[in-house]
Amino acid sequence: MSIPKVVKMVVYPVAGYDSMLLNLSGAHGPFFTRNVTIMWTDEGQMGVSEVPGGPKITKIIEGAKDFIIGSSIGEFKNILQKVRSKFAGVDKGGRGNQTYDERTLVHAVTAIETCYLDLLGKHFHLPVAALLGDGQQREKVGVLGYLFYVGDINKTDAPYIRDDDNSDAWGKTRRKPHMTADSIVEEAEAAYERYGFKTFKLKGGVFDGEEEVKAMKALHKEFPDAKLDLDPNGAWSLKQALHYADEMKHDLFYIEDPCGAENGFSGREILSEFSKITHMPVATNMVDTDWRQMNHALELNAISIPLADPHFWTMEGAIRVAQLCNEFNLNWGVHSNNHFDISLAMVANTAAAAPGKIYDVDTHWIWQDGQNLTKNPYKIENGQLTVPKTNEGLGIEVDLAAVKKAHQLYVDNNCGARDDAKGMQCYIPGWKFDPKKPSMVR
Ligand code: GKR
Ligand code: MG
Repeated sequence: MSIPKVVKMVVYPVAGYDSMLLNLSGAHGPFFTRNVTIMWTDEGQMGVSEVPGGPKITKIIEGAKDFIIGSSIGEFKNILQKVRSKFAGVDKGGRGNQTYDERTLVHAVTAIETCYLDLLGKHFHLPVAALLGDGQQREKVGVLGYLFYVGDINKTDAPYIRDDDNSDAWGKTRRKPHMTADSIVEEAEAAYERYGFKTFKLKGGVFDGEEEVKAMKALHKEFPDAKLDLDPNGAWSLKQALHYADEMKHDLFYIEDPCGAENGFSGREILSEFSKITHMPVATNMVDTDWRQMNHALELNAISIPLADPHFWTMEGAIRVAQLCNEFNLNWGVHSNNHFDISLAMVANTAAAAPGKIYDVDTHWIWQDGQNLTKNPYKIENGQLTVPKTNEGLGIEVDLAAVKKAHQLYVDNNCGARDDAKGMQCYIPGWKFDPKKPSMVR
């Protein structure tokens, strides 16, 4: 049996439409960006991946081409090693303070790794989930409903999408403003109707903590059986976090990055104090995002739910985190950013291979649902994604015409890396990011 070789690779910087979602870093702009990579083999197979956008990541993936073209698909681990060493040191600034990741190399490595895994799965007629860690653990993967405060697009001239899906309450409401507790409940109801979520997460760090507590209490009243999470991205001081956590102790199932670094103490040290005092399960995508941070987080017992996004741990790395969680009685979950349906397939396969009891995974897909780059996107039904054991590779067929169109959108709008500060300036002129202040509190 011959082993397929990669003969061509193209990176497509792509853009899609978004709502004006609010967070600690500001407001999402009208477009979100991603890098879609496609590899072709001499047998005509396509392997695909999707990672965060921005030219720095595009450049690294393109800069790895010489290692990739001509390689057999079985060689991928050696190739990833070469990419890591060629580009070591590009991320001098680390992850940064923003709610989103500012690193680049790990995303580029994930882009390359995933294409190879997709190709290997197709070659062996197995889902990617079966190639990761100890193999596929489940077919059904629980997904949470990711709720946001949403700004009013009529307050800006930016070309936000409108009326793109009037098929049901969710399609309509996702482009409308949602700035109050009652409105967040309406959002959740519409999302529940379409997707059947059993867990909801609200992105906080937008309004004063008391207002966000009010929203969580309203959600708990409406969905008493749902598991709830609030994520202010470390905006609160330890003192505030303890106060709000106490107010929500009967409402939340877990809390995410309630506080972070302060007064010379690291985010992990502060979360360790928070965990010891409250005994609440604490999730993070801010202070435990690589193995060095993991070491400190574990020594301090700072958190109990590392949100191991495959986009910044790699797919294999996210599974190593899941194995550790399973052995050490931690809970594994997945973090997300805006994404297309290729990333949805990556997350579904990763979670399907994660051992043990895992938390319902994060996804922003509900805000993009319909903007497909594949001919057969995974569907969220009954709060779950399904990865059939009969799948091959990621289980998706990429729609090249749709990818090229999304690339054109990126080019036509002069898109690049994410900048949430811009969007917020229509509400608060001259708005600037402050990691310790909710974005609407100035
Ligand atoms: O999409 O605005 C957003 C989120 O705030 C995202 O950037 C975060 O990285 O979802 C993420 C989180 O859980 O913190
Ligand atoms: Mg978070």
